[in-house]
Amino acid sequence: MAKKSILFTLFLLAFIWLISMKSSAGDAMVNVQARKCVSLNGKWQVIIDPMGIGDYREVWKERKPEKKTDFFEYAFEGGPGLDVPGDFNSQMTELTYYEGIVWYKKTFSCSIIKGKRLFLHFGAVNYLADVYLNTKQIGSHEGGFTPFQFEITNAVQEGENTVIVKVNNQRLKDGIPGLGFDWFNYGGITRDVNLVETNDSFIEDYFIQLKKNSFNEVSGWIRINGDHPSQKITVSLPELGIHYGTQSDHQGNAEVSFSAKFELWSPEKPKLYQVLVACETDTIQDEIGFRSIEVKGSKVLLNGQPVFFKGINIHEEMPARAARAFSEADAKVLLAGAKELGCNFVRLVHYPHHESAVRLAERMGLMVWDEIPVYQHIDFASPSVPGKISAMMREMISRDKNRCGVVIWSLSNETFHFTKNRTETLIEVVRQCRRLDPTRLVVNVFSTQGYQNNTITIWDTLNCYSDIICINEYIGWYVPWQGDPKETKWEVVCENKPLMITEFGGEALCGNDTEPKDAASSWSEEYQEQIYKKQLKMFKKTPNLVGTCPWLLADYRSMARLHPVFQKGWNRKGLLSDKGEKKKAWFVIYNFYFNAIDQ
Ligand code: GCB
Repeated sequence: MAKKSILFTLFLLAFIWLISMKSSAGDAMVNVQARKCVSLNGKWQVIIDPMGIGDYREVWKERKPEKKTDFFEYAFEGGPGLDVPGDFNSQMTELTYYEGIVWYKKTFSCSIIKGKRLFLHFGAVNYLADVYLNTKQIGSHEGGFTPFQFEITNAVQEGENTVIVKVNNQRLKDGIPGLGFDWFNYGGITRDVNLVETNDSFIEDYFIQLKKNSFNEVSGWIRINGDHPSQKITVSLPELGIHYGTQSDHQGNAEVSFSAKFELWSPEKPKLYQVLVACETDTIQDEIGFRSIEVKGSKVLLNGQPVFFKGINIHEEMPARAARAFSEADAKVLLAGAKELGCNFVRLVHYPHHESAVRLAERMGLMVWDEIPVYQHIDFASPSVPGKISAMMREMISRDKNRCGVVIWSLSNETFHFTKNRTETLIEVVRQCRRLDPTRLVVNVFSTQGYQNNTITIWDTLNCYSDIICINEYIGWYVPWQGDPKETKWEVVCENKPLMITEFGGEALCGNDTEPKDAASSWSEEYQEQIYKKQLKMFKKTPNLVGTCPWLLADYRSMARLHPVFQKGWNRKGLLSDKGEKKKAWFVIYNFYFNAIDQ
């Protein structure tokens, strides 16, 4: 009897393990662009499936009539094609507001090489992805903004192969983000897809950054994946004459620790070094910078010096195309907008942006804020939610941890203190985040919690778990001014911390001349400009202020914005219009960033 129940338990455990192996994607390897890749970008054939019937019809089997009496009520052939990477909403008018299932299909040819491994790597799919290779499901992934991969070494066949992805961007009550959010829910295979070839044992991941509070000591690790985990490893920085040697253990892990006299990365001089990580069976190259970021009292120090974050919020959208941004060229347009404004910092909201945007920002001398989509209406009480948040945070950190430009991990935006399980969940996520990366600053963002008698009160104790108090306040827009902005008082929980205004602003339709211009309901540039001027007056007296981030660079699409004349489905808080025209408020911030701050 006892033997039977042990056998049953073993069977159950094996079953659960198999299910979990099949149902979730493996952590993606780091620095995918430096590896041997075959791009699967381009046209993919699609089936649009608003009823979700494709599962019942087993679309992934792609059955074809054999007998005269056979027919199948689906086919990819003869249907539309969509570009990958790219959202589906902007590619077909029928899909403009679509939230639901689209099946994507691509064929590729493969020659199997002994001793090589093959991975199918997705930069991001919004939101759920079920992936099939040659009629068999190889796994799934949840989360619209982080990479994932599946090893397909034993699943590919010589010659033609077919990959089918069921993409579903339906908003979910227990999704991250949840049902309600103020940006456009672009669905699809929104980032690059690659076949990545590696050797049998390869360098899967590494963390090479300066140790906390140090300007010269690198502390990190390297992980080898494969049958030969224990190998000699070198980390070289040719420019500095560094050739550091170490050895990985039987799990493939090696610690890295060496010192060098670095020219530190900064917005003024965004110095990056060529770094080569090599083991006996693999070599990978990266561009890595070194800098120190820390909080000391009420200041943030970059390389030991107090820094003011001249920031701007940016959504990953190309307003002129009304589409998700998905390439380095797109990122260049958005980040050039930040540089022109005089920024040294970009808050990339409200989800991890494309890896190329983060890398480009670093090269352009922009400090980066990386955020996960834990936004307003998250159902923290749902049993699956804490795990999903942790997974997204892990995937973001895993991808961007070697980018010295990234100085802040943001773990939530405007969550509500009254949501069941919110506080304990986010405290735990902060803990996990600090464990994964002890070198960067960690924050949660809150909206103003009280504004009475010209006094702003910030009382949510979750603030005390952040390195910087981060406040979104829309005084002058959602709440009228209650007195002279210069005399605004602040009552802040854990009052000695640095404080950043992570959002402020108001809406204006560019060029509109509705009267009276001094009324909010005119949606005039003048009204928006006034908000900004008063905000700057308030900032002069804001205690511990270490940075400002206007909301936001450019007008962006949001189905939550219903005004038929001034909004038409657009959030008009941009300093730039959807066509890239500068509104009056743009010049207020431009002057502030180029002149006023340093005076
Ligand atoms: C906020 C949110 C941001 C919104 C913005 C607004 O507080 O963080 O995502 O879109 O307000 O426009 O109201």
